[in-house]
Amino acid sequence: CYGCLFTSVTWTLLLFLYFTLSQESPPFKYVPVPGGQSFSYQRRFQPRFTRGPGPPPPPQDPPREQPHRAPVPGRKAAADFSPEMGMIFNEQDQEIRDMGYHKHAFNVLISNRLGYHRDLPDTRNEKCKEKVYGLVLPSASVVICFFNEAFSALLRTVHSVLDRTPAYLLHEIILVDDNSELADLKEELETYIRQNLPGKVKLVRNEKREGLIRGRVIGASHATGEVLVFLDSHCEVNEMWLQPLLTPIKEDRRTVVCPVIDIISADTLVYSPSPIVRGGFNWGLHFKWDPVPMSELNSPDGAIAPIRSPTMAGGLFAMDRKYFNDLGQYDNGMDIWGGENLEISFRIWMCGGQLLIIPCSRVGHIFRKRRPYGSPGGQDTMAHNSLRLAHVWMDEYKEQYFALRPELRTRGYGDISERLAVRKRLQCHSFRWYLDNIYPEMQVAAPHNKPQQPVFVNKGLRRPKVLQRGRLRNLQVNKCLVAQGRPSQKGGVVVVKACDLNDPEQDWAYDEEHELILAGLLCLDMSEIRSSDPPRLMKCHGSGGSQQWTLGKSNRLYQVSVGQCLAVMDPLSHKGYVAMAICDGSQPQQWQLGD
Ligand code: LR7
Ligand code: MN
Repeated sequence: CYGCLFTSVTWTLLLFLYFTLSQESPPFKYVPVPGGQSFSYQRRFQPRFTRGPGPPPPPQDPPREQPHRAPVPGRKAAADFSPEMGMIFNEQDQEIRDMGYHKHAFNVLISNRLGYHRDLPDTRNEKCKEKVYGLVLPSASVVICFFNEAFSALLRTVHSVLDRTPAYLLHEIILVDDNSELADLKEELETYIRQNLPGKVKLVRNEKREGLIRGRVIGASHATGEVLVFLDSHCEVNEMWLQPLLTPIKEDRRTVVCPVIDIISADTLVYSPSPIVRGGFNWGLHFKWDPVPMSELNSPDGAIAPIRSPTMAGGLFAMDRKYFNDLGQYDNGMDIWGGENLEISFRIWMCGGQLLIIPCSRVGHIFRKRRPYGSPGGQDTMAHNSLRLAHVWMDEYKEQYFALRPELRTRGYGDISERLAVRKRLQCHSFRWYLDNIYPEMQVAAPHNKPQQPVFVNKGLRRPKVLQRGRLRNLQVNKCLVAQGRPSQKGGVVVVKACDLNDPEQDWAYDEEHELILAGLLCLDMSEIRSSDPPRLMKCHGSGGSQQWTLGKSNRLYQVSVGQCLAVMDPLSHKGYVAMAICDGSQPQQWQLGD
């Protein structure tokens, strides 16, 4: 029937245009939602020509008043980004950087300077860009739980969603504050939302710390969109991230999907692509990434087809809201952090659903080296939560876990009857079925065998290419940087002393990873926590940050994660001490590499 086809196409187009246009020039009416601890401001859509004298549309990027935070700059282009974005100019910068690492375990100075909007490199496979997604897709409620998140990281997460999601697909963003303690997440956050994000952004405050698992269930209970999308509070969504997630859910509502999680460096905030891998786990019940088996890759779509994944990392996924509820949400006996990702993964597969990674959807996440918070009572919530999931889902295979963690065999784990009832109600498969059908790669050790050796990722013998080598000469004192003791001594400090062209212990290599390696042995390294400590020689770790230096402009030697330059301390002293200092282009900060 051509007529109906025409009518429905026209309607779709009209609706699409209406929603798109009303997003661009929003007439606002603020409607506080009554009841509960949540508040929200809803935007009422009105035809453009009837816009009354009401409040003016909020400015896109209002300047922040706090002196400690840079005014929100315009959007940063991906190409504008430089590793020197963390440069420290004064004590205030230093304080923001150091406190930021302490409280958040990433470089908050750079995060603040980036502001709330920036361009990202489009990390998708070229073939993704040719893919066309239907216009009629379920609407999404994005749920973001946070506890003591850095203000700028949280707001960049929210704005990235608003900036890169078609308005008609974004039903709402629900922020769940898990009883954070930081001052700026209180009044200031509410004011920011009220003034700049009215309409779609709702804030729910937990009266006590619940942890991310109950936090998400609370967020989901406030949601009214068709699909729930969970994100961590330090993410940035990339181009066309949502449509590829919604499409498979629309086709089959028992499909749960994850984007590819790109890497945002904790030290530089640089956004880089992740390889396509899938989720697994080990018998210690830790999540791990696995290569994608060939058998999963040989579809006609090759590199961009959805990939079945035995588990998910946990933080970033989309799921039909009704299905989330039918499937038993989460185990609300799980506290704070850990284990819920394996629990929901097992539950999805064992109870009739499927879990896919969607290579054409990309979302970045700040990967930190440590978790900057604990649980309120200091408990090991990962062990508690893992015990619960082992007892509910793993049948006889929980013995594999206990073989590695014998001390947990007799540990209490609370009441799991409600979870066992979920398993029964949904008539789920056995854990054996899951292993056989979904994760056949998993090795099962005989109960009396030695515990499995952990498998280390073999990075191969490839060393990064050396770009420059020779002595590292300070131009002020005309001396060279060397180890104070032996160049092989880990943790040893460096000093300047008389240059000797024939001394192999004065030989520095500067490679494409921006490492400085002395005598082919150790890397010049800065403590990220105590930037007042002098640089030292440490084993090369190959992940940038504390060992990332830039050598270039005006002969300065700039340390990326510290934001300062290497300087000779007291040029007249024969001790030759060096330290990090605010980059000022002065003579004691001038270095030349080469012979
Ligand atoms: O008590 C808390 N209350 C919270 O609201 C503790 C945390 N949170 C919030 C927190 O602010 C953050 O937004 O919950 C979110 C996740 O906490 P993170 O960022 O500390 O967790 P993570 O990224 O270290 O850990 C991963 O595993 C967790 C297991 O419980 C969760 O599933 C996280 O969501 C998950 N993150 C990801 O999957 C992102 C990719 C990481 C990988 C691999
Ligand atoms: Mn996280």
